[in-house]
Amino acid sequence: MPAFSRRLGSGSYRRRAVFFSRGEMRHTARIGVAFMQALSLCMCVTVFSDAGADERQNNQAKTVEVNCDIQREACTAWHGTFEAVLDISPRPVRTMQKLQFLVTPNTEVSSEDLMLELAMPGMFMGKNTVVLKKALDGRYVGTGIVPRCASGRTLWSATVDFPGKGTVRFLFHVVH
Ligand SMILES: [Cu+2]
Repeated sequence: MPAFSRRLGSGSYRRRAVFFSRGEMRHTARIGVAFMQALSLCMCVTVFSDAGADERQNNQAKTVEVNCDIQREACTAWHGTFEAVLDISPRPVRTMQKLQFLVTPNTEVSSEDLMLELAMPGMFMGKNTVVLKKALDGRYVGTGIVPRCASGRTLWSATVDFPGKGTVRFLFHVVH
């Protein structure tokens, strides 16, 4: 343990542990994503071993409608007069690969960061947040991963909250 003790004892190591650099945060986020994916798969299997829960989720899934043909083109969702366009690349939009999420609001949004929440309707797949950063042209860009669902389902939602404007939700199918 001498090496470990020495690192802990060093002031710079302690400082770095408190103030994460961007690179470290990204690395931590990546580990988080990988962990959540593993967790999601486990939960998927657990959930589907319960026939009652499966039925309830099927019913819930039927009440949501796909509003986004993301495999073909960017799509628009709105809240009142506020509109946002979502595009995901590369296509086909697959699970378990790094994806770029591009969100374009139809009016100026002041926030520097937006949170895009990825979820499966009717099934908890773990919290999966893509941080979108404002680009110079006013669009928001971020990268994330859609985990593979052990049930074989492909319907996902991407929900983006625009502070002061509203929340928009895109529902689309991914490819396994
Ligand atoms: Cu699932």
